[in-house]
Amino acid sequence: MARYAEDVYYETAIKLTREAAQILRDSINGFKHIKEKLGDWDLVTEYDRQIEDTIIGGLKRAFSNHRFIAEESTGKDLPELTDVPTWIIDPIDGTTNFIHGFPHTCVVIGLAVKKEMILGIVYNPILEQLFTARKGRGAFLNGKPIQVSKIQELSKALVCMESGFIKVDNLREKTVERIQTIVKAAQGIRTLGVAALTLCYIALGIVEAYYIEGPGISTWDIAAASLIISEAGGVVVDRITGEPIDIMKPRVVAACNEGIARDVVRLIREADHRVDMRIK
Ligand code: LIP
Repeated sequence: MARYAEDVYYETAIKLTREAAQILRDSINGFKHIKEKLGDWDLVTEYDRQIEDTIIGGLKRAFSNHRFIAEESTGKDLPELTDVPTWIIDPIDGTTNFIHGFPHTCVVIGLAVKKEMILGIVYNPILEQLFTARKGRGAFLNGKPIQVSKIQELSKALVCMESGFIKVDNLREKTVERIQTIVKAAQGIRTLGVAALTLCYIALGIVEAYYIEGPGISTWDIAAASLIISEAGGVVVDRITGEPIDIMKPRVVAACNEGIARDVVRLIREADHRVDMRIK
């Protein structure tokens, strides 16, 4: 692909991110119509749709032959990722945070070309944090290069997880056991309710690891930020295989280095095993 095309993709995506972010900024403290999707832990507002339409409308006008995978317009079943340039969009990640005015919420745009992420943008317009990465060119916060944390041991690590899955009947036991296990092993845990930003916090070096998987978690939560992490020197692996992530299978352990990622993968496997033994 010519470099020219990549520049146009990036500039167009940044412009649309800023337009989308303005809608988020203007609406975060106002009234919202709230609907449940999979449950009361998976919410959507009219602004999710409005932002998604703004982004996809703009991208379609600029790149009529590209494809799209986006939270509000792609159904439950993900399409197959092809070689065709495919934009992967979460109009508002951290929707529950957005609803409450909790300032950890963001607009997410990623682009895969030939099944590989080449561009990732995660923008929190409330805290004015614009995370960007392009394949092979490093990761940036507001234009300044960022790097993952140098911490080597899990016992010194701040780890993020999602507690919301405790609300899902068939995930409750495993989620509680996983959280308990990581709380014991790490220096601290945080549960922020916003996958893409949490992944960017690893890229920024302020969180050492993050584990996310579950109903409602999809490619748009992880694709753009996984490029931002790898460009910042971190790793993003599949929770089951421990191999580099397939963005179409979003069961993710991300970390500042392979050792910590391996430890988290192992501890989650052990936690699941304990629950399976109890159930038998
Ligand atoms: C959210 C994720 C978050 C998870 C929420 C929700 P959304 O995505 O980013 O990590 O805890 O349940 O799925 O729906 O706000 O884009």
